[in-house]
Amino acid sequence: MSHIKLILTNMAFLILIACGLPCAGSGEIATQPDTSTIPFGRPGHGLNRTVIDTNLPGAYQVEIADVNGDNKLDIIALGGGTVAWYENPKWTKRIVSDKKTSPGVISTATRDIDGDGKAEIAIAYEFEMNNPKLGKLLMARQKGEGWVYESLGDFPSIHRLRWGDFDGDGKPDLAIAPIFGKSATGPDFQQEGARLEVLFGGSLAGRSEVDHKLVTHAIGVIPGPAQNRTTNFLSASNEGIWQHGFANQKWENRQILVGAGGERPKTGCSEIHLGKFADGRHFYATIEPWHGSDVVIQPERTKGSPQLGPRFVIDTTLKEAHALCVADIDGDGTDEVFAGYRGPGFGLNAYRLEAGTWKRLVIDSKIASQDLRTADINGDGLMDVVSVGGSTKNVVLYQATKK
Ligand SMILES: [Ca+2]
Ligand SMILES: [Ca+2]
Ligand SMILES: [Ca+2]
Ligand SMILES: [Ca+2]
Repeated sequence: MSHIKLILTNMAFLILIACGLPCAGSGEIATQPDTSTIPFGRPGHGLNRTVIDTNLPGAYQVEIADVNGDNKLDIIALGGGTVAWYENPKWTKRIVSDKKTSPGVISTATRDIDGDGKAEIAIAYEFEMNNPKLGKLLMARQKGEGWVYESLGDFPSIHRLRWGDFDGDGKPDLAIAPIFGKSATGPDFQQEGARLEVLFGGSLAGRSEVDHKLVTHAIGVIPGPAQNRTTNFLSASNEGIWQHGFANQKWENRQILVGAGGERPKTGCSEIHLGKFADGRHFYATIEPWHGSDVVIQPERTKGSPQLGPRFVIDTTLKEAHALCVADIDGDGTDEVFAGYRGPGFGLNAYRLEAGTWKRLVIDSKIASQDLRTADINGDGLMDVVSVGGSTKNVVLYQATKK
């Protein structure tokens, strides 16, 4: 009996391999969602956890964007040289680029830049922490069922990419943040700051230098001044949080906050997001210091004021924190804060403001979270969250639910 079972199991395994090979060759792999619901937020609200990939080794970054132009938001994730996208609603996995095309991939930024309904994906790759002279950028475009690639050349130490519209002309611009200057060396990487730049229109012809900042770990795009319909971006570095805005044909760079003190390179900020309270005030949420342990909130003193109020350190226990986002998952007007860490005892926490205190909840202890992103994936008005785990090789969607 057990012998027959073994043969059947082996046959099933062979059938899986047999169909797996052509599927992998065409870049399409079916996923098996497993789901559970975590109560979180206002009473009756929660997060529905769905594992959409269990096999993306070194999963490092995730995005949410409509890749195929059907008006449904898809998920894009990368790790171990591979960039993959997962098609909403079944999260069918397809490969955008592999180890041959994008070895050492570190960041992507997905946007339909030519307006044909199909997204282009800017891909930063050849990243090596201890060799900041390396780093390349390419643009992947959809052609038929596959992708074609255009090299945009060398960008030493390239580490983060984001689309915005920094000059307000309605065309997407690509913000590029290396982590170090190319002559920087460990262990402190203080010799040369990262060269922040923007490609206006997403092309080399629009290349524009923004600023230099020591050990720049993350950038985030935020709305610019309401009257000129631009975006600005924030950078998180050893030098704290800076805001970068393009006005009157030049870049204006302004420090927002200093971040953690201490000895370089363990100072300043590692991740940055701009959140909001129900009363209309914004807050800056940061991970501090570089690859640090702390989640910190600094609110505006009053709505729209450049003056910040007291600094709230809401958690100090994370090990190698590497992921952050803010998302109003229960629709009460105040953003919840999500922070993920990849060090020993890895996981994903969320923090919700309740009676003036940020209450912590462990959302997931099965993800060595390296990145987080948020969008309203199903269009129900509640923000949903997605994360990727490196050593856990997973891509997980946390969809906001309401009873
Ligand atoms: Ca789609
Ligand atoms: Ca396009
Ligand atoms: Ca909320
Ligand atoms: Ca939603």
